[in-house]
Amino acid sequence: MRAAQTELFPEELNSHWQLAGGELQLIRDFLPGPVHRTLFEQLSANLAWEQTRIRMAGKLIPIPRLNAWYGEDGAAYRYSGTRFQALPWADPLIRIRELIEQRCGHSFNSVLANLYRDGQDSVAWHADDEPELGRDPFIASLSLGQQRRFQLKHRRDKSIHRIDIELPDNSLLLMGGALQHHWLHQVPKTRKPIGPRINLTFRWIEPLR
Ligand SMILES: O=C(O)CCC(=O)C(=O)O
Ligand SMILES: [Mn+2]
Repeated sequence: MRAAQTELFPEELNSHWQLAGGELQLIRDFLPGPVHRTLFEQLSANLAWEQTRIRMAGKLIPIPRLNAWYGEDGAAYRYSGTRFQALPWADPLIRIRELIEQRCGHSFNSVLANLYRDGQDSVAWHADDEPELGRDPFIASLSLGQQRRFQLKHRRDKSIHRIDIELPDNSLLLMGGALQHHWLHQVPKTRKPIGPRINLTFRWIEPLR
């Protein structure tokens, strides 16, 4: 079998890509030292981590990672047919949100936190295209801890190479334009013995009717 062709991006400090139907930017060393230093421990100790179960083929299946969902009052979020109510914003998430908003000029009213405990934790191919995210959502995704591989593939055009990006500690990935319409993304499992990673994806959620 022929291996999937992959586009490898250069490891410049900040990279910005125009993809077919979407925009992607990676900002390395995003948080200033004093904010970054203790953040991983703070978040892993204090967020309300749980292993959500989603309905698949009539069964409730635990997702392969822990998550926690914070946001403005009333921000409700659906994921694979299950509806989650956001917990109220708390520090240090508020401070991080401010820093990200200042940097990218977009506002966010919620954050989905993921904790990948080891290489067996992952997120499967999907797009952040739930209706409450609106058309062309702008998503800011902060990575902390263990570097993991983030992959993107075009939904329909098989001639477009898959994209692999390593997301190092303290990097901010920005996804915008029509990226979620045309591309899927995932964080695959790895057999390597690796440490934990936290990912915070800041989003703007339209209130559900
Ligand atoms: O962990 C990541 O970098 C991606 C997480 C993700 O895609 C999601 O939560 O929707
Ligand atoms: Mn996603």
